[in-house]
Amino acid sequence: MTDAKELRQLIAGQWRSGAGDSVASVNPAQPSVVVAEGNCATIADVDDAVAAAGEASVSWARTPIHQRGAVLLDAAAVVERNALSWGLELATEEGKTKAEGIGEVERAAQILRYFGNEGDRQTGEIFASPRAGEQILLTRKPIGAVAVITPFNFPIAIPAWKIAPALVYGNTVVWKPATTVPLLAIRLAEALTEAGLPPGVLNLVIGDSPIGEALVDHADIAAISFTGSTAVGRSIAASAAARGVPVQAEMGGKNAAVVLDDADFELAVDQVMLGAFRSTGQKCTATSRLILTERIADRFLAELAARAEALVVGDPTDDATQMGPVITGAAQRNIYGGLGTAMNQGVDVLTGGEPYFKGLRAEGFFVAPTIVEVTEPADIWSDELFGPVLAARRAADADEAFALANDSEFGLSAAVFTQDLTRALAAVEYLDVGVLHINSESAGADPHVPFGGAKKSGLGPKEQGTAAREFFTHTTTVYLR
Ligand code: UN1
Repeated sequence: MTDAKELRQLIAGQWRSGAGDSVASVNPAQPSVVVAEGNCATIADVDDAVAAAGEASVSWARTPIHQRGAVLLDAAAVVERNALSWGLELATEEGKTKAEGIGEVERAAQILRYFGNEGDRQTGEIFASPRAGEQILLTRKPIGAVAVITPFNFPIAIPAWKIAPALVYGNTVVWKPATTVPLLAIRLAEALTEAGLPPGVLNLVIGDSPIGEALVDHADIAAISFTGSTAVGRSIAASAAARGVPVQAEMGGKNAAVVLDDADFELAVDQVMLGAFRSTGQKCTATSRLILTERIADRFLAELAARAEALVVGDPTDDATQMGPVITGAAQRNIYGGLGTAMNQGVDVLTGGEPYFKGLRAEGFFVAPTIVEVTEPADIWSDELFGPVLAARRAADADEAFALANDSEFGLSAAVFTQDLTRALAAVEYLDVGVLHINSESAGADPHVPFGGAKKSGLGPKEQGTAAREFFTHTTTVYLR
C-alpha cells in the first residue's frame, strides 16, 4: 500500500530508520491493507537507546517537577488536538471501533494531564524523631533509565499511564511497544517531542521479542514496567529478579461478572455486554466469566444471547459497527481453538462459536461474539482467551456466586450487580481482586486511583494514581538535625 505510514525509532532525540528485520502493521479487519511499515530496531539501536536514556537522566532528574509536568501538559494538548485522526488510525491498526479509538486517545491526554499536575501534589512525608532537634524526612528520587514494554490492546493509553509517571518523577525511558501497533506508539512519542521533551528522555525502539529481551536484560536498565501476557510477564520478572531489578507487571485476567437475583436487570445486561464485548473482549479487565444466581439465570442468559447475536460486527471505522476484529490471525485461531476445546468438554453454546464464512468478516480476523454455559469442568472457565467469549455458570446464592468468582488463579477485576447493600458489602469483603466494580462493568480505570490485580494478575506496585509513585521512585529517609 502506497499510503502506509513509515515506521522509525526515536533514539537520543533523532528519528532513525531501523536496520533490523522489516516490520509492518496491518488492518486486522482487512489484513491485506498495510497501515505502517519499516524496519525493526537492532540490538545496537537498543544499546544506543539505553545509553541515550542514561545520558539524559542526570539533567532530567534535576529538572524541577513542575517543568517536567509542563511537558506532559503540552503533550496532552497535542494528543487531544489529534484525537480524531489518531483515533481513526488506532481503530485501523488495532481493530477497536472508531468511537473507542477516539475515546482512548482522549484518555491518553487525560492521563498525561493527571501526571502533568503531579508537582502540585504532596511529594514526601515528615516523621517525628525520638531525638531532640531532629526531624525525619522521607523524600523521593527517580530510579534512572527504565524500560517500558506495552501490549497491543491499548496502543496509546497503556503507554501513557506508564510513561507519564515515569517521566514526571524524573526517570528516562526506553519504550518497546507491541509490533502490531507501532504507529500509535510513534504518535505518542511525536506528541512528547513536539511538547519539548529533551533528547534521550524518551526513546522508542520497535521490534519483536529479541528486542524486548535485549532491553529488559540490559545492564543499565534500572526498572521494568510491563503489561501483557502472564507467560512473558513471569519470564521478565524471573530474569529481572536475578539481577535485582524491580518489575511492575500487569498480566492476565479471567474476570467475573456476578449478577444476583435482586440486580437491576437492564443495567446488568447493558454492563455485561460492554464488559464482555467492548474492544472485542481484548482487555485484561474484560468480563470473560459470568455468574448468575438461579432465579434470574434463564431470563438473563436469553436476553444476553439475543443482544450478542444482534451486535453489529464489522469494519471498526464504520460508525454503525459495535465490535471489530481481534488483533491477529494467530489470536483468532487461538480463540477458536479454545472454543473447540470447550465444545469437546461439553459446554452449551448459547450464541456464536462459529467462524464467519462470507465477506469482510471472513477476510479479517473476526470472531463472533460468543456465550457458552459451563456445567462440567472446562478449560474455558480458567484459561484467558482474550477475545469476545463469555463463559457462564449458575450459583445457588450470593455466597456460592462469590466463591465461583474467586475460583481463578487471577484476580484483576470483577463486577457485581446487586441493589442490596449487605450483599455489595459482602462482595467488597470476599472478592479477591485488585479492582471491583459494583453495578458497573469489569473494565475501566481512572488515572488518579491505583490500578492492578491481586493473585497472579499482577506483580510489583500497582499503576496510576499515587501507586505509580511507589514504582517509579525510591525513597531517601533523611535524619535532619
Ligand atoms: C481498562 O479497563 O479500561 O491491558 C483498562 C489491559 C489493562 C488496562 C485496562 N492493563 O487491558
